[in-house]
Amino acid sequence: MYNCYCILSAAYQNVFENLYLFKCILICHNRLNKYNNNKCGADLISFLKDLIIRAGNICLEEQNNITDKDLEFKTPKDLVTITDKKVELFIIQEIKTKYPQHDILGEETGRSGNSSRFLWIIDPIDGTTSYFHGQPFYAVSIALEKDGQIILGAVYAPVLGQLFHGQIDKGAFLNDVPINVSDTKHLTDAVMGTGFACLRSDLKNNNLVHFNTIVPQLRDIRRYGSAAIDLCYVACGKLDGFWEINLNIYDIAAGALIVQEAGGNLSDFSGNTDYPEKGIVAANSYLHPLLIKMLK
Ligand code: 2AM
Ligand code: CA
Repeated sequence: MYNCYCILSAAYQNVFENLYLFKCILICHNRLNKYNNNKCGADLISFLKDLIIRAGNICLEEQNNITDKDLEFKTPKDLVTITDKKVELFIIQEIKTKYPQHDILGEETGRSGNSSRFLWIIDPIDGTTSYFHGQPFYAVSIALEKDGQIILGAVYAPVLGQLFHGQIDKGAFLNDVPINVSDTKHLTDAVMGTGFACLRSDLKNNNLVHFNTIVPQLRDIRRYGSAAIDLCYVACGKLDGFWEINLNIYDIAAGALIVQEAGGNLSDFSGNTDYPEKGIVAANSYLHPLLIKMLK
């Protein structure tokens, strides 16, 4: 009888252990599924990082040899070099080889495809004027949108050796080290960035009025000439805030995710989400409302 009891209780224990094991496997399976459906796999992130570094290396190799004959004008003030085009074609080729079904939007070549849930948004050189003039503040910017939401973004400034990347709900990184926006609370302690895409587009409603209002209240202002770098610098606290008007989606797509993942606030000039169409403002949560108040 005792033996019988022992066998039965061992059997029960076995069943419970197996059930417990089964439950653990199910939880892991569900978590993995959620990760794979919603987030970006490690494969996608390493593909993007490797791609953007190779693209940045092309920029580096060619920057010192660029001359006037390598230059075209989209408008009299809006430059494009042969390297912008070469780098964009290189990035597109690599994406098409790895993800042939995905749609692509590039600054220089426009949109190809309109049927995928995935859209790659490419700015081959953000800061082309700096690039042409032999300066360091330019970057390659690549973002990946899924179902209309940016889920992954990278910005690589090759002269500076700075690779920023951000992944939705997973944080933002500079050279693989996690980054956060600054905790500066007062305008007098803040260094901010802005830009003048509006001037190059000859807009009458330009940023000079805002510039004159805001700059005297700050510790100082920086104008790097690349919205992608400006946003990433807010993300890592090198800048406390940034605003600009007349930008395009490819200038800001990757940087927008990076600054949000670093804990920054991002909006248009009214505090809503119509950026970049109605202006773009990025800052920490203390300074963002102060900037909006001045820009409204
Ligand atoms: P680009 O270098 O890729 O052209 C700097 O103010 C930002 O404005 C950069 O991101 C730059 O991107 C963008 N920019 C430059 N000229 C522009 C123009 N004429 N219209 C809109 N954006 C412009
Ligand atoms: Ca750009």
